[in-house]
Amino acid sequence: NIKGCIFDLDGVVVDTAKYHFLAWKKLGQELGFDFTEQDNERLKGVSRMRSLDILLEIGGLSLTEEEKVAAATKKNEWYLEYIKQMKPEEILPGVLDFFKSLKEAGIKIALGSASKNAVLILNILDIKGYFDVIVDGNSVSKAKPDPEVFLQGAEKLGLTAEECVVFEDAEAGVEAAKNGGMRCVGIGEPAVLSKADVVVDGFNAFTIENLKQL
Ligand code: B16
Ligand code: MG
Repeated sequence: NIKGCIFDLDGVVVDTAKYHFLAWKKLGQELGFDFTEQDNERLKGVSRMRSLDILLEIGGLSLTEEEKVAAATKKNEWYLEYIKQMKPEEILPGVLDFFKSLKEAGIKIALGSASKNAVLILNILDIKGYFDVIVDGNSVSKAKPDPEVFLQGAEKLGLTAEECVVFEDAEAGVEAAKNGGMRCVGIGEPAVLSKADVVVDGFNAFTIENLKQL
């Protein structure tokens, strides 16, 4: 019996990955190397500082702790410039209808995101009101695939892991859900998200009827 749905943000509710990519690419350019869209796949669901470490590894560079903080801050400022321009039209197809049908069915909604900008993004998109609970990069200490973010979400909803379903677009996020003992719907490529219980390419292909059959 499903009583709660926990949503990842980037790549599930909205495609902010492209803005993360543009900002990381700009940082790479400034540091003197190219950063490709394929490289960017490795950053999905990964925290800001861990993403920077991966970027530097790709560029073959090492920075001091102080330089790293400055670089991550710069990247985030560029990223914020992009997301401030976002419009509610950028909410991924089918998401709002799915939220509405969950509300009607009395199923709780939580956010489980690695992003420290999550609340800002929900406000820009004007969808914060749908969420009963928000767990983001400011409240978790262990990154996905550690299940902490989703377990906190379930706990704050007052539900057990078995009563919750997680929606994720990143491999590490699917692993986090499964590590937490939750059912997981992968949003994206079946080959990448093979550990999910089911994989769909978006909410136009997933309704509350599908949810009940999990
Ligand atoms: P920020 P999610 C993650 O969000 C992104 O997928 C990942 O690319 C990003 O580095 C991370 O948030 C941290 O974001 O720099 O805004 O704190 O997919 O867990 O919603
Ligand atoms: Mg994601």
